[in-house]
Amino acid sequence: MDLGKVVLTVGDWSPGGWIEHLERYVSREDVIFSDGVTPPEPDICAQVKYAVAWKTPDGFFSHFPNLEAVLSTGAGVDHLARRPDLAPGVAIIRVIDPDLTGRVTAWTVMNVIAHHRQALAYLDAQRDAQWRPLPQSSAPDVRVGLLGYGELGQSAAKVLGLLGYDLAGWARTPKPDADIAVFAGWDDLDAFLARTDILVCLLPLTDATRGILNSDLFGKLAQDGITGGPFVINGGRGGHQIESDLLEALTNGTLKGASIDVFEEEPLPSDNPLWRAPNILITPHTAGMSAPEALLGNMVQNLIAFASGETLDNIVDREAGY
Ligand code: NDP
Ligand code: OXD
Repeated sequence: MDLGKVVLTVGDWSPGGWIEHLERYVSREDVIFSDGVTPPEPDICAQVKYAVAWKTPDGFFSHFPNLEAVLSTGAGVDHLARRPDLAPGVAIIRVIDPDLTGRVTAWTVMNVIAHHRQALAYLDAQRDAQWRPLPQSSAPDVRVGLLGYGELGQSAAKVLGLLGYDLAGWARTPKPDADIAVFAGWDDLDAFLARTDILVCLLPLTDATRGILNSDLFGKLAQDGITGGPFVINGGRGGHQIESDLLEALTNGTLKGASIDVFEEEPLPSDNPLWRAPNILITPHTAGMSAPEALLGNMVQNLIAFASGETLDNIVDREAGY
């Protein structure tokens, strides 16, 4: 199917691979690359019905009067969901892709195991050339809580479940058919936190979830677990955590450790005290670093399905924000 002209804009990511791989599916003259700041000529803009986009400055999409759908190059759509320059009728399609899901799953499992098995303490001991055995608990004794039980939360649960961790999830809507206990909605949150030793945030950033990782929540995590205190792992968005609360909780021992991939300001400035907080593992928003060659085939199929009038299950609910 001929999609016509497709505008491609990838924020501060390197565009090379995206252009090269999109040209495998859309003819070269129809791939309209923009840096997201300077729009293409108005007559070209008028021909564009579809955009493949990562973060672009506000107002960019208003240059495309006939836009029908925007495909986010990332699973997170917080950069699109609330934009006034996207008319309500423009569909936002998020990427659900096995490569991306696999990458975030690997990052999540790595961090759960790193804290459960005290990898940071062993790194410290190694730096001091110290043979320092620590008590080791087994996975079924560790309660992992998945804050967000969607595509990524469920995938992480599958692998963590194989390792034997005691799992529960938290979602907006009940999941009666899930293989693990899934708590739903704000009324269930405290009970979910009270049974959680290692909390993994894989939520989308919305008006409802912004700032959810705060002092109040940290204080409600289990303090009686085999891990000797709770851990927080955030692979969602930086806007989920109140950084000063996180720093305080790590410093005063409310939290025993953390792994953080996402920050309100990225790159994280070198003078941010979180770099030097106790028992924290920081990764530079690479949990699900998307590879264009892996994602684009799937994304273009989504666009074709959308253009053919098929119902997609990854259309963003603009009201809910994800
Ligand atoms: P999904 O939409 O598949 O899942 C989101 C989950 O969060 C669902 O279970 C949903 O509940 C739940 N949720 C949303 N809002 C609320 C709320 N108000 N209260 C309780 N639960 C809520 O998203 P994905 O799993 O695909 O991705 C999650 C996020 O991970 C992305 O939005 C993105 O921000 C982040 N991400 C980060 C990456 C990285 O590199 N660090 C890479 C990829 C994604 P319900 O099931 O009821 O709808
Ligand atoms: C994503 C991301 O949302 O990379 O896919 O953060």
